[in-house]
Amino acid sequence: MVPAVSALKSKAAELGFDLCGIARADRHPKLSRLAEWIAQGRAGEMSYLIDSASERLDVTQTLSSARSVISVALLYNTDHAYSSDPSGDGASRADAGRVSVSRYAWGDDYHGVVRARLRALLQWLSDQVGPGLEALTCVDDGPVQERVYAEAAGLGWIGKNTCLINPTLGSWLFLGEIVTNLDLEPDAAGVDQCGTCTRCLDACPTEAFVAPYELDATRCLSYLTIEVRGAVDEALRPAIREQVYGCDICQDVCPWNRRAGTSDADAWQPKDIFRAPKLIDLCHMSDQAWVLALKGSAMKRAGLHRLKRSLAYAAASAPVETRRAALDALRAQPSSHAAVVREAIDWAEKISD
Ligand code: B12
Ligand code: SF4
Repeated sequence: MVPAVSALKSKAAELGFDLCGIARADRHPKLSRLAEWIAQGRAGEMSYLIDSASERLDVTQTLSSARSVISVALLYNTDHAYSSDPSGDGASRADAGRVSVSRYAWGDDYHGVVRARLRALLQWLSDQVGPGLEALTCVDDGPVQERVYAEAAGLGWIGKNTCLINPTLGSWLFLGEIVTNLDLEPDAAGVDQCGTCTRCLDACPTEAFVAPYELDATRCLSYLTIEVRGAVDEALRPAIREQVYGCDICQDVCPWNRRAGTSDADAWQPKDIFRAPKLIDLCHMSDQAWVLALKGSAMKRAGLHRLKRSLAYAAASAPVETRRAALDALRAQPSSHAAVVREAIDWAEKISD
């Protein structure tokens, strides 16, 4: 028997999801923006997006019987009082020799945490419905435009910074979905409440927003520090400053995050190395220590070499003594033999001479 939507939402809450809503598995108008965005070159080298573009435009290409998308969100904000520099110029942090790791990567890898709960929700659904159920789960790993479905399911709205913002919880949310053949009563879509605010657009250190709601990913520090495999365009390297992995600036300045909810889940609490990371300490960490630290962390997506490359770029903005010590420490590790790391260290030394 198909469960009542209220029972489904109660089960999602019981499993620890902070939000749950239902969207139709339709071709929502915002989905069509993706093709244009890709054609404009905004996806850069994220070939997985380009290769799966047609499935992303129509979820029934992935599950032909799809009728509904159950969209869920988990809050990952903690009460750890550490954020990227809201002024966007990074001056205070760089002077203190501190660096910023995006808060989504402070704790456990969210893919595993969200997936385990989605599977538990799917198991419950399957127990209720029986053999007629067809469904699949996604968390950042399937050809599904997650923010578009989350907005359609009433979890919030897609803000000018392109993040899904919930009016009560803010935007520090991970999204996930169950795409299913069940015909569930959809929720009302979220309503845009950005108004005239442009703080996110103004704060971005690389001017990555070509317009409100439109991000050129190839300029975003998150893309540059996590996704780009080789050397980052020299013109953009100085903007990295202390953002060594990901970037939270356009969310830190968002007024909807001022009173953002916090989670006390162990999974999201910062590992010791991310509590107040200093450039010099991260550069001194041995390759073996990094390999261990990356295990079970979302940071493993960037891998050792990209991370060391970003640390070298960040060193270029540090005060002279810190810079020299940081680059020496990086060079002392075997990973500095990788071409991308070596080139970044050489560049940081050269431009600061
Ligand atoms: C590729 C990707 C990136 C790229 C590109 C980001 C982007 N904004 O497009 C990069 C590497 C830069 C990135 C960065 C980050 N990401 Co990311 N990323 C993705 C991924 C895999 C696909 C997103 C995508 O398709 N982008 C292409 C654009 C075109 O599509 P879209 O984001 O769905 O945007 C639509 C709307 O903006 C819509 N639109 C809405 N309103 C309006 C109004 C107008 C006028 C117009 C023109 C368009 C428009 O048009 C778009 C087309 O459908 C998703 C997971 C997924 N499968 O969806 C995670 C995802 C979006 N990322 C996530 C996170 C957490 C981040 C970071 C915060 C990580 C970090 N701290 O470094 C940053 C945030 C940066 C930012 N401001 O977006 C979360 C977002 C959660 C949330 N609350 O929104 C997701 C959903 C992963 C997850 N499962 O939780 N990401
Ligand atoms: S995450 Fe940082 S670099 Fe990317 S758009 Fe937001 S402020 Fe700009």
